[in-house]
Amino acid sequence: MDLSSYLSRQRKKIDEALDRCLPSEKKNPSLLHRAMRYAVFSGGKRIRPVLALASCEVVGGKAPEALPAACALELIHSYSLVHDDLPCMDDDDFRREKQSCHKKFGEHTAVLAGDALLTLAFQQLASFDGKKGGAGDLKRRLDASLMVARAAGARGMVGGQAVDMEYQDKEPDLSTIQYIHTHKTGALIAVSARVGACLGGGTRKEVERLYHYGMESGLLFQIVDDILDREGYAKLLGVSEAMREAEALARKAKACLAPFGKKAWMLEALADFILRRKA
Ligand code: GRG
Repeated sequence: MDLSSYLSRQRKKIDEALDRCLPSEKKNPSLLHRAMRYAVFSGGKRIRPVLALASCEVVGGKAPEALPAACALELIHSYSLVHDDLPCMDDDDFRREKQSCHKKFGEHTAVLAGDALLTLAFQQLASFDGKKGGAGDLKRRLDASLMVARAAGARGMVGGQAVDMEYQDKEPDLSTIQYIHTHKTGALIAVSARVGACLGGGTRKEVERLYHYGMESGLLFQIVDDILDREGYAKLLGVSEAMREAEALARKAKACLAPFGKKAWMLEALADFILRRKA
């Protein structure tokens, strides 16, 4: 199978599961539910949940074991974009070439939709679609919830956003840029691979190996973003140097996969996809 067929197959599973877990637009409070669905179903690439499902499969797990967590990661990503677009943060009227959530539904509904998406994410992490049961599974789900909470909170994504906000009107140096990237964007991408491996029943070594793959891929993702926007790394180091850095990270990410052999082909291809993405 090639990466694009793999991506469409996984995205279909993820979108169906997201549709099942999100509250119906027909139910009250309907405006809030519409805003939540708008934020989630507006053309995202689903990189984080795909990483979680792929990492689950690489350690020998079955997709249903990681599907609720995969949804949780996309819900957290969606909430972060809704809040990031608000006037008090990045103040963006458009997201994925559509009106941003607060432009379409109003500011207070967008704030609440973000809050509800984040809360729903942890509800998903505590739920389970797989057929297995027992204490081992419970322990893995608890570990997974802790991993995601750390990655999404003050020591992860929210912390990165806070430092980014501090530097809105001043130029960060390279180590500050690195901090922002590894926390604001990198942490959620890295934990996606980690959590997928954890829920798929990977050994501690396998889980940490895939976490490393996720960390390299997370920084890679953001450096490519900088290159596309001519910001951050690209502004500070120049596009060619930033591209060299991105290529080195893609190589490091793929090197983490060596012990898994051919069955990690999709994670290898995903690192190349992130390196070569144009949007
Ligand atoms: C508001 C707490 C809080 C956090 C916001 C991630 C983030 C933190 C803000 C996003 C700012 C931004 C646009 C950064 C550039 C990199 C990035 C995360 C792009 C969007 O991710 P994709 O490309 O999005 O995976 P899609 O649209 O595919 O879902």
